[in-house]
Amino acid sequence: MADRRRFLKTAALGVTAAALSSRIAPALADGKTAGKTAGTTAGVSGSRKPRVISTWDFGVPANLAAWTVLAKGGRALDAVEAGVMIPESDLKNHSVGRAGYPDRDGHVSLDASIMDGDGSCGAVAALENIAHPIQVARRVMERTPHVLLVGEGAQQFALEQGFKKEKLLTPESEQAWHEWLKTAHYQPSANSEVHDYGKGAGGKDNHDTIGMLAIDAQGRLAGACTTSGMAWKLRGRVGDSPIIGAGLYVDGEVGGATSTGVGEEVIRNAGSFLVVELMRQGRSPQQACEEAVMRIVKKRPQASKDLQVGFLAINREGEVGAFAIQSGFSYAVCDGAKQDGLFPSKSVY
Ligand code: SD4
Repeated sequence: MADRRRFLKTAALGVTAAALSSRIAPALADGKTAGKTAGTTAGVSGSRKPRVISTWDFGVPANLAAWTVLAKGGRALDAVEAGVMIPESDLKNHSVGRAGYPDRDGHVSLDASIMDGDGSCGAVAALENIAHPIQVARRVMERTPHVLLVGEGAQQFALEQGFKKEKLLTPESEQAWHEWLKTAHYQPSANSEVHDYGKGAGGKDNHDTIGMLAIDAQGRLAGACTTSGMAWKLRGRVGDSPIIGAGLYVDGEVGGATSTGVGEEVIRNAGSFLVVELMRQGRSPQQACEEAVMRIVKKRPQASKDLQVGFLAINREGEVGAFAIQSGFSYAVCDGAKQDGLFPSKSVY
């Protein structure tokens, strides 16, 4: 019933069944929000702080690193930076940081952003040869008058800041790239974050991102997002993750949101900003994520059948929401009650 009420409300807010594909319309009419997960998981409920949440299964160890900061009464901003550095150095994770799958020309290029609840933010895009782009993003935020540095300029700044130039393409990722070159077919596959984790050569077209949001004991909010983007992308392609308002947005008066999936769809809809603005207007984090996903689906009903976008959000009470187009999106939750929570997100399909 709760799902039905929520979706009737979503429909009333402008998502008309007629505008959606024939597959989505009956789902709305039935009040189902998700293929496999609708109504079958309670997810995480209630407010709590401190709390840290992040995208995908690999969010669990990342949350634990963030928790070491939060549990000591530390700052949300420090927590999210420490947290996302875990997948950035995880060699089994083929699209965050080191060992990320490269672009179609064989270059590993990284996107990352960080944002504090007071509106401070920093980001890097298409950064090569630097293992922890999130740390560079924070330096952009704290040591420059700018928000976003890209490409060679971002690398130059990182080197000036004392970061080491390193080769990020591992033999496994290089072999996977050579496999891909045999067909050179670019077709992002949904939920590869989970399916390709730990795979070496032969990994599929892939997109992995960690988006993390935290609220600390003092109620301060912050977020971080880091990725190597879509595997086999065009050289120079930048996704949603380093774009403030698309892959990440935090407003200390309201809450924060982050996204994962096909970044182009998120950028087109200023996704994370949209989620936060919907919360500002009174939606719960769950309602806000659902409405933002439905905005994408409504605009591109045909394309949405095959692509994945997921949003994760937290408000200033520490309540959590998540929603995705496709089933299979998961999110990790860590707080004083349980540090290794992992939940399947509800979804359209
Ligand atoms: C991108 N949104 O570069 C990222 C990829 C991603 O889970 O999120 N994958 O488009």
